[in-house]
Amino acid sequence: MSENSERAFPANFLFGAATAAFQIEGAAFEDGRRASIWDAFSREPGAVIHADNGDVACDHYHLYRDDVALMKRMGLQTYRFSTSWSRVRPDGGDLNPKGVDFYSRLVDELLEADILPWLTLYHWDLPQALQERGGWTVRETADRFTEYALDMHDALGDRVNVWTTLNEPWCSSFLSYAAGIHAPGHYSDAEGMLAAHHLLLGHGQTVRELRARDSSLNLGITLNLTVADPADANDPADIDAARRIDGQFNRWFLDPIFRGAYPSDIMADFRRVDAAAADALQAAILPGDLEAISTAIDTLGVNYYHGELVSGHAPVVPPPVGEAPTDRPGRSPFPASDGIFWHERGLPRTPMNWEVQPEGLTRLLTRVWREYAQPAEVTLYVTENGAAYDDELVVDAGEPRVHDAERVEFVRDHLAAILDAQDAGVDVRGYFYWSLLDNFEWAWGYEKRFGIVRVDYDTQVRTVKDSGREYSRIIAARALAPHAVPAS
Ligand code: PNW
Repeated sequence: MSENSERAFPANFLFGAATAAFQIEGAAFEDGRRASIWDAFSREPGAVIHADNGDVACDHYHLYRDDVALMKRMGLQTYRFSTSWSRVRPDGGDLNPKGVDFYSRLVDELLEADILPWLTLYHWDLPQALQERGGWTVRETADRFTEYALDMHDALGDRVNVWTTLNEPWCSSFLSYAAGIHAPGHYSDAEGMLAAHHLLLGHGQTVRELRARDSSLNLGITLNLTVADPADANDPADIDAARRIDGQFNRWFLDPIFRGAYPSDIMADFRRVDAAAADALQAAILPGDLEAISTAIDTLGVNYYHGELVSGHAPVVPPPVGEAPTDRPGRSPFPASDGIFWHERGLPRTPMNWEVQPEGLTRLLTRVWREYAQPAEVTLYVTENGAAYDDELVVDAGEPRVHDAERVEFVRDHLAAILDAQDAGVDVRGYFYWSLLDNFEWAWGYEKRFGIVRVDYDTQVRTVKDSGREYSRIIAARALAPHAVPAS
């Protein structure tokens, strides 16, 4: 497509932005909410940079009306948010009516503003009480999750149609239980494998129950997916490195959901590096589990941030390795990544040290569409994509502004990548920028800002960044204009 013509989005394409409960709500111990694993983890020395926590965050719990009004002014058609299990069922068990009431008011406010609520049930904030009983390493947690989901449906099912079970189960299993980087901060491959299975089980049985209650619901899951490229496409060791990263990041979740089976090559790799962990995993997979996990869904959410360039050989020039945010040791979140090296290919990088690679999104969507979604009649949405930059607040003609030119380009380039995928026949129906607001960026605390809206954490004042202004213009035009419009 020529760079000089305007590129329009199809009429059914939805533009939105995403957040997650723990990252924005604050009010961590109000109205009956109790600790989640992130409240506990963020209080462990060295777990989160500057010892930041989610006690106040963006104070969205109190400011949600203003935030919805802001979304409306920005022209968002849909808003992807998550509900906090520890607000709704503070001990993992009994219902807290005040917690449910918050989400009921939020949904009403969104509907009033004509914004489609896109609800995610689990964005990593497991009640600490359930972690103390084993968290996602035990099967019981999957059952508790389904009960919590049904409570939410009791409360909101009359007004919310789109239900996402889990956000990025790779993060809440391997990054959390095997790599020590996310709550609960454990370092066990076996725990990572068990957690991934029980998360998927919780997803599958929840879809089954919700479907049985109401066949008109739009049900799905959001995965963080990547494009793993071999450093040398003709080198067998590099090709094998790419196979293993693709397998552990993408196929370990896509295959059970879409095909009812874990990928046998990765199962064999897990067994090779840790036979005891593989045995524990096999013992945890009970008859019927994969059938539940592969219950038909309507929507697959794809979260895409960056690709990987991997090799079986040590790089000549080492890439700028992403420093861990704190002194807490981290381990690889890939149990079977022995002998895999990440290489540098000269793409620009964000301050997260993540490569900016929009064409990877086109390739990812095309591959997921052809191999998984299309055969299963599942619709694709990009449910997260965004970048942290070192934004500066300036005063321009008396007005507070954030001239985040890099993020403006980032959004435009990734929207163009989606149009490229559509040109290749991929049915991708929406885009959610991550994130609406600067917020609590997990182990990075408040240091990394992903928002198209700046948050001043002292005053809670919101300032729409140039990227937010540009996004609004794109939404209003429902098209990408040929040249970057100078921000005004
Ligand atoms: C996602 N990784 O997290 C989450 O869904 C958001 O809550 C988060 O704020 C956003 O992306 C930006 O980080 C990820 O290490 C965290 O590959 C880490 C990774 C991927 C996604």
